[in-house]
Amino acid sequence: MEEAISGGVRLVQYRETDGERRKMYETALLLRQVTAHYGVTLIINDFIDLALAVKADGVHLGQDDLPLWVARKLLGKEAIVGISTHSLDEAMAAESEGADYIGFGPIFHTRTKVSSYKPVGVEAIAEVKKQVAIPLYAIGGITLSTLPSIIKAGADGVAVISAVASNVPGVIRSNVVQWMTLLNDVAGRGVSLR
Ligand code: TZP
Ligand code: MG
Repeated sequence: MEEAISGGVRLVQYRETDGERRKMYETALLLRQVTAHYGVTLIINDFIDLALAVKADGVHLGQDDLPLWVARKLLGKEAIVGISTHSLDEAMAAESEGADYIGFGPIFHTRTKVSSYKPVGVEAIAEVKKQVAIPLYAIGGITLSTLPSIIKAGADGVAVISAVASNVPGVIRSNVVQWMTLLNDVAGRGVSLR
């Protein structure tokens, strides 16, 4: 995460789907310290209690997680609450329920997450953006070569894992620098949630 931040990332999500909760708490605490130091936004995936416990900036919820209004009630109105969406209907519902942003996808096939959702394709981004005003972050199988089309379709940002991840020192940083450079070229702006 430090490499990603040094490469220019301004928002990170801590996503761990089957970890031990005590270990996750310790990891999240560390991530909070580091993100706070760099002024980077920290979102916790799935777990409202963990977000509360480490004073994260917000939580990201899937369609089968606790309802948005519960997160809002527990975390307060200043917290960032994002929702995973896979269709125009879900995107519209998330907005009307008070989400701060939506994740939308999977845009393409991905091997990172096992799910039954079919890829929605780039065109679906434009369809959603016609009807939904809150920021849309495209996710799922996005690469440097598909990034321009994603931004042109109207996405406010992208969420990527495999396209930047590496366990070789220095590689995440240089990947992120490439992404930020291209993003600046094709978008020239980012939507900040904080
Ligand atoms: N939700 C929808 S697709 C996805 C998640 C968490 C995985 C995205 O990872 P990648 O490696 O960028 O396809
Ligand atoms: Mg989830």
